[in-house]
Amino acid sequence: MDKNQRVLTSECSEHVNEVVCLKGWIHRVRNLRKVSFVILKDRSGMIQCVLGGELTNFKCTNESAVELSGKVVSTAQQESGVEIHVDDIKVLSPSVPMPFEVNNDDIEANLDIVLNHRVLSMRNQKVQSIFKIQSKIVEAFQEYLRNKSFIQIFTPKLTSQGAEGGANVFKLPYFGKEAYLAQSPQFYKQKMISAGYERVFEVAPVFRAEEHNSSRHLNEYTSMDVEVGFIDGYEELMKLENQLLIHIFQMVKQSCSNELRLLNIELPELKVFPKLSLLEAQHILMEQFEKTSPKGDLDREGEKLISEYIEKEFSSPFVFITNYPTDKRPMYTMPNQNNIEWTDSFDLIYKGVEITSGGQRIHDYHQLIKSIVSKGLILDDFKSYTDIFQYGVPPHGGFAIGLERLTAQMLDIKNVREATAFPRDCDRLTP
Ligand code: AMO
Repeated sequence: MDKNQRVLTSECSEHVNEVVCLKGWIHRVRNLRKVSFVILKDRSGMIQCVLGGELTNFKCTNESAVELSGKVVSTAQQESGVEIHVDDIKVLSPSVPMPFEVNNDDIEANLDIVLNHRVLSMRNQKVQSIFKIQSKIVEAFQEYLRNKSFIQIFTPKLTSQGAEGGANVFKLPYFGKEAYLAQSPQFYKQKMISAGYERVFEVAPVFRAEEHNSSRHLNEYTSMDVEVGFIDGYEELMKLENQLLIHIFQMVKQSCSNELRLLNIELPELKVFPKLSLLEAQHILMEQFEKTSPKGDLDREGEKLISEYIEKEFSSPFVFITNYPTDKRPMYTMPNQNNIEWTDSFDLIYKGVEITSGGQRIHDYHQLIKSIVSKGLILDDFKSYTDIFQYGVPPHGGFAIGLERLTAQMLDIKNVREATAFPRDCDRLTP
């Protein structure tokens, strides 16, 4: 092979006795009297490199970017079965000392420092694994839906109205008018259904001007949205999300076994997720834990306890909570046919945290207008959304999964910021 062509550390065992070129970062240097050991890391893993002769006493700071060439030699001492006997090493770009040690198993610095130095903290193998797994989650989400003939859509994040209601919308000046940052692609995914695509998904940032500085709220997060036309009911959507998550778990398990091992995570085989109506969930909370719930909702503690109960009784880390009351859901939510006080909607709780909201939408123009008015909203503000409902919009519905929350729950990460490459919260706009 061409000795100038780069080989990854994970590929070295295929090149025993050959001279290869490796590129990566210095993980650690250990200088003994007659030999130096360099652990080199690249995107695929790490390898031990041995520097003897003139190259001994190699001086280079950890995390410098280097290029080296050397012979791949078999050795029983290394897990990979090989090491590199280096004959040339060049520093491509040196590193000054790190503000904290990144090459221990865990970074011993508080979360603020880790986030202030985000790029450096990602040099840590465990932190790096989080975002490799996150990338696989998105890939699996897209793959599953594409195979079911969904198309990916791209909708504007500068909008003229907030889709989710409430005060948590960012306003900004827009050429003499006022614009909002999208709280979700809700209206646009419905518009794409109405445009005739029937099955759409989007993975994109959304913005929430939440003042909660909590461990599960971000001001910008990635929403994985799904919308389906011609549905028979909201149960169909829960079934789709259940299957989608089974696929995501399978793909992550298959493709990220090293990352999961590093993070000490064993993913379960997912089955059919249990479902409880909100009233049933509230009843269980009262019976089992003497816990009262806020009217028409579960609070954080309630979500946690109901998850623990479901895990114990049904061995499921996921549970759907269905049929929230009409006054707690956005104006686009379909009321239940038998009792309009309740909706055909659901949340999905994963290990005590809500990772999804979804449901069937109102598709009848007059019903939608009534719903908007009954929520005390100004009809005119929603004209470009409501108008399309006069042109044959089929029964439809969908859901959205918060990517960072899903990642955090999957990997037992306590704070959603750690599952966000560059988190935005009330105090953080950099890096
Ligand atoms: P909802 O507002 O419940 O529903 O949001 C859906 C999911 O997005 C995630 N999420 C957040 N993640 C991090 N920080 C936040 N501040 C935050 N807010 C929400 C959660 C949540 O379950 N249009 C509907 C969805 C639909 O019906 O299709 C919506 O946006 O994981």
